[in-house]
Amino acid sequence: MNIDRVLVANRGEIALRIIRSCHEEGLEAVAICSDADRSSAFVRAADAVVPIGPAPPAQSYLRIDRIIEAARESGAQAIHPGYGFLSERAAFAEAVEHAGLVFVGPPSAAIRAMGDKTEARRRMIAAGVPVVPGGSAPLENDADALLLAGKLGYPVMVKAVAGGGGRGMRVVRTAAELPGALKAAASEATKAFGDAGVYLERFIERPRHVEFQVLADFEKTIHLGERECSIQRRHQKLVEESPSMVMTPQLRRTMGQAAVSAAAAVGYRGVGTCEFLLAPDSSFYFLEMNTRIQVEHPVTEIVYSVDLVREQLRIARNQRMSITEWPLAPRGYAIECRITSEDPDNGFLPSAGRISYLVAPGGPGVRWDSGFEAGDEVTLFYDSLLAKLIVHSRDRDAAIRRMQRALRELVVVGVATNQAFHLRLLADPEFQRGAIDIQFLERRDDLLRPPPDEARDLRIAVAAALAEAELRLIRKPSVAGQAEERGAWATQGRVEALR
Ligand code: MV4
Repeated sequence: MNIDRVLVANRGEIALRIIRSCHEEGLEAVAICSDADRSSAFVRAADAVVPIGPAPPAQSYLRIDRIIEAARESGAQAIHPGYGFLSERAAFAEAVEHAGLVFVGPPSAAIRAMGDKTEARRRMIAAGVPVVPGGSAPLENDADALLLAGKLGYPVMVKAVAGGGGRGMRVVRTAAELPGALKAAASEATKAFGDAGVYLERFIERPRHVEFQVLADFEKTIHLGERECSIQRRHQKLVEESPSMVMTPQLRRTMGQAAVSAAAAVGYRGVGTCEFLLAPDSSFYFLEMNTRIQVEHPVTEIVYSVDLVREQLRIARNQRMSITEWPLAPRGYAIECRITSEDPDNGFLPSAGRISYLVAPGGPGVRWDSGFEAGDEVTLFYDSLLAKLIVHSRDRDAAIRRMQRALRELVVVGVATNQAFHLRLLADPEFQRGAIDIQFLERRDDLLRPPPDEARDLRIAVAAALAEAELRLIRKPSVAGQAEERGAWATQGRVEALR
């Protein structure tokens, strides 16, 4: 089918990111938006917008019927789901396919195969991809579970068949705890996924989370190296890097081949990510495949000089991926910090409010991906990602210093953010040595709390930036109307900053 218009079934920074690549590919982009997003940057960037309902996602960004109707009425031939929302719902991909539209993503059958974690394990084993020792069918009863756990050796992990992303999991250290854990996990899985199925794996201690970027067109399947994603808190990634500081060319070839085999085993097309646990002894295990573009895709884009959304659009149009020379080697080092509207002084609870003032970092080697602007309201209806700050430099040390510099340039007034947490992390000797694993932030919860004198220093920086900005606005009467409005926000922000 000829595609000249793409509906973007998402919001915020990823909607804006997709719209930009559409435009560079000569495609028109149609936004959908909830009532809360009518004045957002992504809506203005689009060539057309279809309002689809009230702010709560269940009444807007999750409405399959309305979204397909919006594509029809706006003349879009394809739908890009972004990440989150409907991006990994096989039923959505299927509905799009059935409506005669193109889903910018993998075939619904590939989403379905990877969505069932025991099915995925069976396919991976058949394809020769290493998985964690464990069971590959849902458990029938406690006796079977106890027998299997005894064979695997404790600790074991109970996981939901329909799980992923860390929901519905339990670590079990003794046989006595197993029946209770099975019951709890099954009940949690029923509530979260409507599927009580659970299975067992040996629990891998202190691994890193290393994931591989995969691309597949009608001709070939390749990988674009790895991302190190071990810095996470409660399954929310906070910092991602590419390449991983522990990767060697040999290990990259081996893990990359496993990732390519994993994708091929489910008939994958488009871009996707294979998640692995990488143990301290360099053994690795396939965990799951994310069948969507990911939040952290920019670090890969930078070190491999590729636009992954552009590749998605090409593959959806039945064109070849633009990568012709392969394998590629990463160039330099990229780090992404997720700037979230979460308050480190308040147990990382999401904070809401108006962004009264915003100075985004810039300069060489800095990328700022955000859907927010000064004046925007941050609501609790959507996830807390304010922006992704991404830097590139020649090596990891230089990238860390560049990220520190960029974070110090950042000024956000009006909502609390995790900016100070990132600065503490980047200054930490253990982090700087790369001595991290998925439990790093649990061990180092000191990094999650501000030292006594830190908050004031930040406020001083904020106040200084605001004073400067107000002066600049006063000196430029040509933009008087705008300046007046922005000046009002700035003044309000300054008062808050000095309080
Ligand atoms: C594991 C594991 C240890 N051993 N499986 C969490 C998310 C989901 N994708 C699978 N997860 C894990 N599976 C075995 N056999 C540890 C985790 C895990 C984790 C994995 C990746 C990134 C962060 C994590 C945080 C806690 C637990």
